[in-house]
Amino acid sequence: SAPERTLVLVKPDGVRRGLVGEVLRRIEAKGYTLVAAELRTADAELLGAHYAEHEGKPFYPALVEFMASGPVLAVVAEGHRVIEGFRVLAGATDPTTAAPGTIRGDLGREWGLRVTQNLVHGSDSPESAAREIALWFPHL
Ligand code: DAT
Ligand code: MG
Repeated sequence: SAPERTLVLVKPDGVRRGLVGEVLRRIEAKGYTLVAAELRTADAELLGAHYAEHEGKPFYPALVEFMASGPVLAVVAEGHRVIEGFRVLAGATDPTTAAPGTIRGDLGREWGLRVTQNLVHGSDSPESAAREIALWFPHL
């Protein structure tokens, strides 16, 4: 089947902790191709669209505030089954219980704040990937 594309974000905690290179290394080591990458601080409009599915949930306001708190590295990665494959590399949402060997499991933990600072985002389906890539990289 044709290669897929996914949107990866290294979240503000990952950028602040100097883990951009580590995340990119794992994506490249797995054999995926980098198609685009840009360091930027997202505004409320972009983050509202990106996280629209979570609007109204208790953690949503703090999530958007955290995501706007500093630059993120937005990446488009390509490869066979990369959407599912990057989710496996990232590990479970909660970094405390994410499996060792994953990005969140090896590098993340609960910091006692209201929002889980779990280092990375990865699109969760082909529909999400298409929508999110269009939001972050409208020229692609
Ligand atoms: P994922 O990022 O694993 O796809 P998600 O889409 O369910 O997880 O949630 C988006 C982000 O919101 C997640 O990366 C961290 C935050 N989040 C999710 N559930 C949360 C919760 N119960 N408490 C605090 N933050 C949460
Ligand atoms: Mg998600």
